[in-house]
Amino acid sequence: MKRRNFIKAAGISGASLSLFPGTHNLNASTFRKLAKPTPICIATWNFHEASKTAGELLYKGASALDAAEQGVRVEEENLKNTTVGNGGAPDRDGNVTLDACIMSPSGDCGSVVYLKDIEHPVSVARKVMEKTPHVMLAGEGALQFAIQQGFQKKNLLTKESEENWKKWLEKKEYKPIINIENHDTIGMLCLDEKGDIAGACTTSGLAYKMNGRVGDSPIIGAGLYLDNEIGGAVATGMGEAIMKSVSSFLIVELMRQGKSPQEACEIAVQRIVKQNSNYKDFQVAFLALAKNGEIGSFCLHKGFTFVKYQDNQNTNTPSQSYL
Ligand code: SD4
Repeated sequence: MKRRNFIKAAGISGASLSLFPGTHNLNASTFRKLAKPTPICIATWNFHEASKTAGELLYKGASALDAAEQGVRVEEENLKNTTVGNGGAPDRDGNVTLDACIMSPSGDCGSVVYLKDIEHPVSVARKVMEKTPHVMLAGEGALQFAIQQGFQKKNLLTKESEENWKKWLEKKEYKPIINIENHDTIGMLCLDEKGDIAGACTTSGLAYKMNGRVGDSPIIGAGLYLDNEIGGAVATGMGEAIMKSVSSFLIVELMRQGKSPQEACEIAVQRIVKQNSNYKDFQVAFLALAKNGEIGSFCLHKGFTFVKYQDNQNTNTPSQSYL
């Protein structure tokens, strides 16, 4: 029902939308929060194809969970993206190890860390959520589970990645690059036509990380968090800083307390600045989606952008930054 008809039908008008006198007083802003937005998909960086894939699915009636999984899979198989899935940069010892997680509107979640040889870790994470009593599987156990579930093993180290790694070995200088614009971790949040929110996050982590290192992306609350009553958040950038302040959880909790998605993302960046004296040396970026479709994004250094698919339009927007 349109807002005006709804107000008429309820016999109420103007600023005070009191449906049940003495019990609930709906003011205009509460009403806005309750109104259902059209489906929307947002994702970190300029992952155009990924957001289009998820967005089109949402507009065909797919669930937020299916759309988020299918959307991030686009980047997992994109060989040009050297931070996600197949073609991801290896660790210092030449291993491509993948981290991913997924979270459903019900609050269920699944995650895999240090997964080798499987192109779509997000889909393994979904199987962990749906087929096991656990939330997270790691390393060899995650691989065994993936194979049991019918995933095929595949060499994910491309020729190009191997050559770059060998070049890196000449100096072995470990220095994260602040922005690898448009070639980075994908975190995605989807809101479907029922008004439900789901999300996914997938990465090969920091290039030339130590063998065994796991970042924020597969950690529920750090790389991704959502609450279907409130909204969701995803993160990209230096995982160590994000994990230390459990940023995605923080953003959702701030929204619960009444902050807008934008304010919540800004506070999360400020928290990281406060916690890390070397904050000028790394990038972190956050993206948040409230239940009413409102979006926020904020990053430490300039250069982070995000994509949004809504009403048949795919747009890329530069985020505001702290520095
Ligand atoms: C990590 N947050 O493993 C990931 C890396 C990332 O763009 O976002 N890269 O720390």
